[in-house]
Amino acid sequence: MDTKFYVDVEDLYGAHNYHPLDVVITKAKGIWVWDVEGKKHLDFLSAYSAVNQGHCHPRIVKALTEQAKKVTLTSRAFRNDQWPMLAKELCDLTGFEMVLPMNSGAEAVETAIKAARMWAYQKKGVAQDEAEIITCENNFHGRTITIIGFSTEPLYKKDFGPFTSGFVTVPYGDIDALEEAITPNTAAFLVEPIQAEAGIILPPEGYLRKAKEICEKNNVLFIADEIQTGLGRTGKLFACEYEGITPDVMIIGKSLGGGCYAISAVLSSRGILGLFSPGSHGSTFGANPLACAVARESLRVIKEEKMIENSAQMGEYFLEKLKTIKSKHIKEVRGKGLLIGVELHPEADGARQFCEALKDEGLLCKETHENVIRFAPPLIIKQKELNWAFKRIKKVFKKLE
Ligand code: IF1
Repeated sequence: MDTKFYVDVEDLYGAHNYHPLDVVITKAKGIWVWDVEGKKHLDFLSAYSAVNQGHCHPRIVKALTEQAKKVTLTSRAFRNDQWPMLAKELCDLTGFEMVLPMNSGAEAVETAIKAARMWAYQKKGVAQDEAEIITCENNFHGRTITIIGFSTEPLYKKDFGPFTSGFVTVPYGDIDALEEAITPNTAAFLVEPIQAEAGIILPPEGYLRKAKEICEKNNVLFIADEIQTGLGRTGKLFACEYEGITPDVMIIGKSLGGGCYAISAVLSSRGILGLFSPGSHGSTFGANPLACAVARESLRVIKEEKMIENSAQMGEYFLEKLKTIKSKHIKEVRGKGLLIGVELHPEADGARQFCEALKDEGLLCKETHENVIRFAPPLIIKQKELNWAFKRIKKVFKKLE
């Protein structure tokens, strides 16, 4: 069967909520994927940072298959022997005191919002139903009704209202705006350390640190969404480390499942997550032993195989290399670790055509918004392979000049 066959079947039976590149992947290993025509491509997106460890990492696949033969799902009606160990290992790794496990990133964001509201009512003394959460312009935290309700991107919310109340928006990177938006009812400030979907937007230096200070001063929780930036992607375990801060609540997902399984988590203190009581929150698949076994190995692999260090070194190397490309189309190259964006001028006619051309060269990446090409290869990538990619990127910029 060829590409066209699968594209046609997908378009006939699958809902059209995506516009994927027409490459039909049937096999993957490490940084490479193969399509149904037998062509090999370099994955420069890593499933939006959900396969930081590389595709089908042998150790993670082994953890998955071995656990699959033992027990996969118990529900939280009973206990299993994987979840307690994941919870402990996550706390040991990150320094947080407690973990609440979920499945998708959006569910974990919802969970963090529930935790913050609960804390505001039970601890801060906010009157029932008055809690406010401050979010940023151009945020991306997922696709549920509540989350898209505080999105500022019309495309994500059109025709999906009415939305959840209790959210206010401030410009990203504007510390004064944050301070002014805080009221006695403010429960939390929810922020991405780097806005990835918005186009790899790095906040001004010191912003996160000052925001954390302001939150502390006003008894407001600082919630970091590290779903995309976390677990080594930016060259540190968490992007917040660049500013030396520890959030009150941290949300992780994506690569926690090593590209093999959907698992997310909210990390925080006993004083906050300890407020949940039986019945107040839950999930059928949350903390299932299969997910937990995969997550345990996924975390070990990141650490033991030095993927964070590699992300920092290779990221710096590649960023500098990209900056040497002379093209009238490029407005800016920016990023941290292996989360890199190439912003094009509006006259370049959109990043999509560059991604299409790169696909034809065997390099898979994805535009974000109109004008930014996002590069985010698995964190196991080596210099030689980056050079291979660079050659192709350079060629495409020359061709489309
Ligand atoms: C899509 C984007 C990336 C996220 C942050 C929460 C979530 C995400 C910072 C929700 C998810 C994904 C979702 C996926 C594409 C992708 C994406 F372009 F949409 F924004 F990576 F940049 N917080 N991001 O990045 O996690 O519920 O999806 O597990 O929605 O198309 P999820």
